[in-house]
Amino acid sequence: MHYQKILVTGGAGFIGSNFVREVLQKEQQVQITVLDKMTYAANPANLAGLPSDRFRLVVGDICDADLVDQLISQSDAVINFAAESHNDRSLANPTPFLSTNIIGTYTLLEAVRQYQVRYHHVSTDEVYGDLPIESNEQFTEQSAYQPSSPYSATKASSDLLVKAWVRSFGINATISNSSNNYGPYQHVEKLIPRTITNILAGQRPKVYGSGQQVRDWLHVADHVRGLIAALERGQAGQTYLFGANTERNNQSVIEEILRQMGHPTDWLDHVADRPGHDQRYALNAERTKQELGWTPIMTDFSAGLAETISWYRSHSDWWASSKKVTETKYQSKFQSAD
Ligand code: NAD
Ligand code: TDX
Repeated sequence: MHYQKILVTGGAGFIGSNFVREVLQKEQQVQITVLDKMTYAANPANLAGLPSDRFRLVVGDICDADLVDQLISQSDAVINFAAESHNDRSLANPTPFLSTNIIGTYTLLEAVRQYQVRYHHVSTDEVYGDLPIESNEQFTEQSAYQPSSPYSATKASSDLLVKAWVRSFGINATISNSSNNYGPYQHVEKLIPRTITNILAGQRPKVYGSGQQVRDWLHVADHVRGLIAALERGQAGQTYLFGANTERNNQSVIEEILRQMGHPTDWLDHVADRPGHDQRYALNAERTKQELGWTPIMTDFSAGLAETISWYRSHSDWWASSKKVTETKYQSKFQSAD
């Protein structure tokens, strides 16, 4: 790894903690500082057992300009995972999304500008809006920004800030937009872990609306490999698209999990649809593959699901307490205070 002192913002969440563990294991000279607010989405267990001489956790907010300034002045690269990340929550209460996703990114960019530090921005395919279910169309780096939800609108805003800071101030920044991730350490509010833990807890999985909406599932380990490549080899101002060409509709994902866990495939409830529900995401990752020399390798989705199911089975202590809280929140449609 070209960089030795890396600041990982949002590193106690799902993708960030997978990134931190992988980099510390593979790169013996790298020192990582995680800056994380430790919101409901973070779990200290995600970062347990890491080498204390090369890893430290700073609990704080990426909107705190003094703290961000201090930490970025001591770093040679920043990778930003910190975000409010759940669409359903953003529909009930957009406020923290505007603060963390937009003001937080702005705060990081200003310090990056001042100290001329390399910056990589972790973003989502949702900035491009959605595609018709019945089509083979895919988003490219040139697709227009057309976000649908408060979550994706704030992620789109943050990407635009990064692009403007590259163009106007010449910062050394890259962006990546990834499709839906799955794998170990994902919060139980998201589709795949929610479905698995519902079944483990004796509750029927929930399908929003028709269940025909399509997502492209990328294993988090493949995403992490892509992010390492983007941080090391990415060209300032470029966008990289991480997708796996593993499109599945939600109903079929839930049915496959039910099958693998030994339940009838109709043991599910259809519930109210998500307002503004994006129909289909698909990314054309060809240019990214050529430029970064990256390719997803965990493309057997059934095998990836089996491994993920097994992880949640053996880590009930990791998810049990947040499961109860999350399902209560789902019942109140995330209207209750955090
Ligand atoms: P997550 O919700 O699991 O983790 C987010 C982390 O950010 C948490 O540890 C949280 O405590 C921290 N955080 C929140 N607000 C903060 C603040 N103000 N200051 C500091 N830390 C703060 O999210 P994730 O699924 O790991 O996603 C990480 C990034 O990847 C996000 O930017 C998300 O938009 C993007 N992304 C996620 C997916 C996916 O499928 N999960 C797909 C594409 C892109
Ligand atoms: O219980 C459920 N039933 C259901 O049908 C849940 C939780 C979700 N769904 C549907 C909604 C979506 O069509 O499954 C699909 C996936 O839902 P989420 O896991 O909430 O993910 P999504 O809204 O697609 O966004 C995810 O991928 C892009 C991440 O949460 C974002 O952070 C990322 O940017």
